[in-house]
This record gives sequence, structure tokens and C-alpha cells, in this order.
Amino acid sequence: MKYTLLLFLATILLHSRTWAQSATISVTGEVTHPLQLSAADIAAMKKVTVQATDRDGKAHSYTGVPVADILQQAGVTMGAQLRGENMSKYLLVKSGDGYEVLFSLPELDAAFTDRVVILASQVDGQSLPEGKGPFRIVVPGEKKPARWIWEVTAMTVRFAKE
Ligand SMILES: Nc1nc2c(c(=O)[nH]1)N[C@H]1C(S)=C(S)[C@@H](COP(=O)(O)O)O[C@H]1N2
Ligand SMILES: [Mo]
Repeated sequence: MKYTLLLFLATILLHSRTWAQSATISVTGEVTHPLQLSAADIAAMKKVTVQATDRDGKAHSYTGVPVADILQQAGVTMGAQLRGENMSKYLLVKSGDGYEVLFSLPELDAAFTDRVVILASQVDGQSLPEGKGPFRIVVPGEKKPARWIWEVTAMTVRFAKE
């Protein structure tokens, strides 16, 4: 009986470790360098911590990689290149559960806004809980966290052309 419980706990532990470590995020579309970021790649990137308020109105510290840095690494037209026809590009972020959210590029660019949208991996110094991670977009200053998409699997940049 004791061993069954131990085996059960070990299985859960192993599962959550595998879940967090096997996650990858693809970055494709209007990029010069398509990316397939592993959890290790993301762990190696520069992190920032932002304050943001969750659905219950509680303030938390979220730590992660600025989405702008990921787009920069993929060669998306950010900064000085974000002008002209590039102003009609958007970023679509996708989750394993089919949920998708959209950002315009200027919303993510430090040349346009001081708000830093991040791909968070931690809340208040802890890994995100299973089911809400391992990577989740956090948008500081947004009244509703509807764009805080969890279980992020892909990011695509496209032209919003009619
Ligand atoms: N992948 C995914 N992310 C999601 C959602 C979802 O259905 N799937 N719901 C969004 C909505 S509408 C809200 S209000 C918040 C809720 O986050 P919480 O459950 O951590 O409070 O998550 C957002 N992120
Ligand atoms: Mo929501």
C-alpha cells in the first residue's frame, strides 16, 4: 500500500517534470529565422520580472522573456524596421488547447510602448502550475487577462492583408 502511494507520487513528479521540459514553441511566418525553441533555449534567454494583476484582482510578479526579444531573435521587423507595410503585421499566439490570441507588433515593441509583454515561466518565483504553463503570455496593465494564453505552443507572424 505504502509502495503504491510512493509509485503514484513518483509518477506524478516525473510527469510534471517531463511536461515542463518537453515543451517547445515554434516561431514562424513573416520571420527571417524560424525558431523551434526548447525549454532549455527559453531558460537561457534574458528574463525580466513584471507586476500584473490576475483575474481575481490580485497583484503578482511574473518572470519570463519579453516577447519582443523572441521576435527579434526570429528576425521579425521590430524597432527601426517597424514602419511602412510592416505596420499591418500581427502576432498570433497559439495554445495546445486551441485557444489563440492576437497582438499587433507595436503593442510588443519598446519603441512604441513601455509595457513589456512577456512569455512567463514563473509566478512569484515559482514555476507556473501545471495546466497554466509551462509558458504563459502575461500582459501587464490589461483589465482582463483574456490574452494571458497558457500552454503556449506556437507564435506566427502574418500580414493582415485584405
Ligand atoms: N490556453 C488558454 N489560455 C487562456 C484561456 C484558455 O481558454 N486557454 N482563457 C483565457 C481567459 S478568457 C482568461 S480570463 C484567463 C484566466 O486565467 P486564470 O484561469 O489563470 O485566472 O486565461 C486566459 N488564457
Ligand atoms: Mo476570460
